[in-house]
Amino acid sequence: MEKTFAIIKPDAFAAGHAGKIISRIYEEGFRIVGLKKLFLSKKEAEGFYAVHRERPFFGELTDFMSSGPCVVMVLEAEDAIRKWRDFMGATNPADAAPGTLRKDFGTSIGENATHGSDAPETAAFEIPYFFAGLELL
Ligand code: 3AN
Repeated sequence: MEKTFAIIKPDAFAAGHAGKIISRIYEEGFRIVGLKKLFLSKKEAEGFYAVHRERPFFGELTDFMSSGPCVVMVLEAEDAIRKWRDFMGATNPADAAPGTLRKDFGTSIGENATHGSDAPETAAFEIPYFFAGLELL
C-alpha cells in the first residue's frame, strides 16, 4: 500500500464540489487516511509550492491557493501516487481525459480543482507539511 497527498483546491471547494469529489475518491477505491479543511495563508502556500518558486506563475498560484478554504487529504491505495494522478487528469482541464476530476471540475490550468503528489519524494515532503503522524493513524 502507498500513500499520496491530495488537495481539493479553493476553486472546487468554493463551487461546492468537495462532497462529490470525496464520493468519487471512495468509488475509485482509495482509503482516506487523513482529511481536513484549511484556509492557507500566502506564506503557507509559498512553503508548499517552494519547488515552483522560480516559475512565472508562482505568484498567481500562491495567491489562488490562499484565496479560500481547501481540503487536504492523505489517500492510500496500491500505487496511490500514479492512481491519483491518473484520476485527476492532465494539469490543463482542457487536455484532461473524460471521467477525470480536472475534466469534470477544473476550469483553467491554474484553477484545476485538485492537486496530487507527483512522486514518492514529493509525497514524503507534502504529507508531513500538513499532517502530524497522530492524524494519520
Ligand atoms: P501538476 O499539478 O499537474 O503536477 P505542475 O506541477 O506543472 O502540475 O504545476 C503545479 C500547479 O501550478 C498546477 N496544479 C497548476 O494549478 C499550476 N500551474 C501550472 N502551470 C500553470 C500556468 N501556466 N499558469 C498558472 N498556474 C499553473
